[in-house]
Amino acid sequence: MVGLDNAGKTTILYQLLMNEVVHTSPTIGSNVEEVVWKNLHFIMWDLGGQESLRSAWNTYYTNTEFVILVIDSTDRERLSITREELYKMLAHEELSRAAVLIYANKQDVKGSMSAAEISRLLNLTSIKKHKWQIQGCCALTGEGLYQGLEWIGSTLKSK
Ligand SMILES: Nc1nc2c(ncn2[C@@H]2O[C@H](COP(=O)(O)OP(=O)(O)O)[C@@H](O)[C@H]2O)c(=O)[nH]1
Ligand SMILES: [Mg+2]
Repeated sequence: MVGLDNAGKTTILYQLLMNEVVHTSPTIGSNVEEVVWKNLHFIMWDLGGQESLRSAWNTYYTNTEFVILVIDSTDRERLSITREELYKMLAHEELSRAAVLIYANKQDVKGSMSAAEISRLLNLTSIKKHKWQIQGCCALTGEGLYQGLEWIGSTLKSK
């Protein structure tokens, strides 16, 4: 799970997994969080900044089936940074078979960008080599989060 700092990654994970999570110590820096739930390993990191850590992220790309990109839908200013990082990530050989779920988070905030608007600004329809889905959500209430996971489930079945 990736996204700029403040996007809502930690909130989403805790909303989804409640108290059943086991934390393991991050190996590469304080902007990385690793959470284990049942047989699922979630690695979360903040995109942007800390360029020096980028090379270490590649180790996590191997065997990654899904990337969840979390976007703060109120943050119009930094959406272009997210776009850049998204396309850089998709260009990685190790992620060539990965599918991408994008959470347009903070839909509860008045004036936030809609999922459709974010989709347009990120030019998602240009992505042909990866399965992708964008889902509006609110991490505080959990609204929309499970629809996103259902998409992941249905994508797994069709593999
Ligand atoms: N209004 C609103 N605030 C949110 C939502 N999701 C997260 N936040 C807030 O955004 C801030 C950053 O969230 P956090 O999960 O720490 O982001 P992270 O840096 O991506 O892990 C916190 O103050 C959260 O309470 C949401 O859906 N709506
Ligand atoms: Mg966090």
